[in-house]
Amino acid sequence: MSNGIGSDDSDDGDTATITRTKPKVKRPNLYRVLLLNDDYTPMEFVIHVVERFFHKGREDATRVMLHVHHHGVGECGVYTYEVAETKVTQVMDFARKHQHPLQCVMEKK
Ligand code: TYC
Repeated sequence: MSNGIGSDDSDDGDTATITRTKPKVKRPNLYRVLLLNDDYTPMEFVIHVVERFFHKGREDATRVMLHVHHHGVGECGVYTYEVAETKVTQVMDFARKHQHPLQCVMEKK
């Protein structure tokens, strides 16, 4: 009975359904969420953003902020597409609301 061919519901004998044998295991595409450096956003604000939206502790958040400050760009986290997109929107909305030019982007891993 597991030859992958099953009859359909109406069972009139002229159609069949091919069923899957192997379990389908697919890795999701992952995206880095990055902060970009600028000359105006206060360091304290960036630390707060990393704590609030990326659930880092104070020390990790400070490390991320300083990395961005010194290297121009830095990773806050890695997420599936929809989660990454939501993070970017949340950070950009929050920065805009506080009138800071902070930029947040995502890139495929
Ligand atoms: N360069 C900013 C300053 O000197 C601090 C900063 C860090 C801004 C990280 C943005 O993503 C950023 N105030």
